[in-house]
Amino acid sequence: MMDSADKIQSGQRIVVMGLGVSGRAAVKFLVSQGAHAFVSDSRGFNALPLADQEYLQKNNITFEGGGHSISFLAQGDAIFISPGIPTDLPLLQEMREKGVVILGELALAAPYLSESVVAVTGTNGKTTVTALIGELLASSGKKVFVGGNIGTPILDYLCSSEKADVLVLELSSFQLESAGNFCPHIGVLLNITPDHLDRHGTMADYLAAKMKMFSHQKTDDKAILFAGDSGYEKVRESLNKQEIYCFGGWQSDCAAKGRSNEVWVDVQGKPEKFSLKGSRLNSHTGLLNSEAAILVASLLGCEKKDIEKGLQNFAPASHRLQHVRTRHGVEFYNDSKATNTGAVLSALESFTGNVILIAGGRDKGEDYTVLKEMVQKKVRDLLLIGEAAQAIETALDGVCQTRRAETMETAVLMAADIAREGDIVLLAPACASFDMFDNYGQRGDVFMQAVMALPEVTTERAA
Ligand code: UMA
Repeated sequence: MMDSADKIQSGQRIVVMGLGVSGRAAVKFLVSQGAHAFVSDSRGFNALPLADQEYLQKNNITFEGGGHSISFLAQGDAIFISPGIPTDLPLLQEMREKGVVILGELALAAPYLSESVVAVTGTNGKTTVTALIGELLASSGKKVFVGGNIGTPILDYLCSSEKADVLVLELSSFQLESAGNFCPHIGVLLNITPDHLDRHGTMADYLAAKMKMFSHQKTDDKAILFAGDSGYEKVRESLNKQEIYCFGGWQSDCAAKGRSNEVWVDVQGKPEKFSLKGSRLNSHTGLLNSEAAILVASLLGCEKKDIEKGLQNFAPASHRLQHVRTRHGVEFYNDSKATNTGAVLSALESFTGNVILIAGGRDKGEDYTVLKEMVQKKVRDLLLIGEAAQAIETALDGVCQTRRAETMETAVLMAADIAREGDIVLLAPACASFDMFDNYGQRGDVFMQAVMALPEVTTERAA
């Protein structure tokens, strides 16, 4: 019987559930290892992208479309699940009872990893910190693969001829739930605030999934924790094997600290000061993200001058507190990636006040009352869109002027209309986008297009 710690043996039969980005990479990896792959997807064959249809046919891969059945899954010695598939599906339970091992992408990759591995998880900031670590390491002359939830699966790296010194992986709670024996040399836990509760059910289960990043670490592995997180002490107490470093606090044992434009990092008695002046990390979250990333780079032996070069070169990905336009003294920001309340709190933290906030979308089971105090302090006008509009309005209980908009374009027009010089118009939805858009990226693009389409001079001002 196959174990999750084993490498794939030639001829082994593995069923891949879900043929998205991860499933596609898994099938190619399994075929490269001589395994016999089967694919099961909720879509029918004709709904698959043409390239996938051709690949399956060319490689004689048996396909089950329109859902997953026990009889199909039972053909496998093991089952690979894509991260979007809940691990507690009854048919997966049944397969486990039959002794079939369920592998996620990390579990499948783990026995093949000989490089240094840095893993980054947390509710918010994962993508930025992962990309920033990649930039700092590359600036220091290291060959780096940056992947995981950020976009490129680790299995694609394993299939390629590329050979990196360090793998920097953004990991979601979905990926960590089925991580098997995966063990990063450095694991970074940024923060834990409510998110994905529609999948995990409770905060305890969500945290438990994230903590799997640390469960196989040994004494010389490192855990990096955010000292400002409300669960920090508890998380720290639960770790007892690995070396622990913290950032984002002023405790004497914090290895990375920051204030305004500067970060201090002290690793093994070698204190260094880093400047963020002139970089695009110049915000409340930029400072925290930099602390975590510089800490990792320092632990991997990078030099100060190379790290500072990387900080200056770093360009954050789109839709993360992205400045879009200044119009009549009003600043427009796109934070479409703020898909949970924690991210909205963090975005609002970056401004002193006078914010016109555009929020709403598909509810993920969050308690919006946690926003109340910050919204009261910083937000003058709230424009609500999407399915969760009523839930947000009820939770915030009239702490600021609240209006509804049917579309993003209308919300932007309304915001432009009520904004005065010095105001901030911020899209930070606190929700998923799927009720109105394909994904958060499209939501952010629509917002930015609407902002850019606002005329330079309004008719009233022109008159
Ligand atoms: N499917 C089934 N059965 C199901 C559900 C889905 O067959 O019950 C099929 C769908 O038809 C589709 C495939 O599964 O063919 C989609 O698989 P998936 O949802 O696991 O997504 P992938 O395309 O494999 O992309 C995943 C991540 N998606 C999710 O975790 C939902 C991507 O993160 C990630 O970039 C990619 O792997 C590479 O690692 C996206 C994401 O939204 C950006 N992540 C969440 C987040 O950041 O909050 C966690």
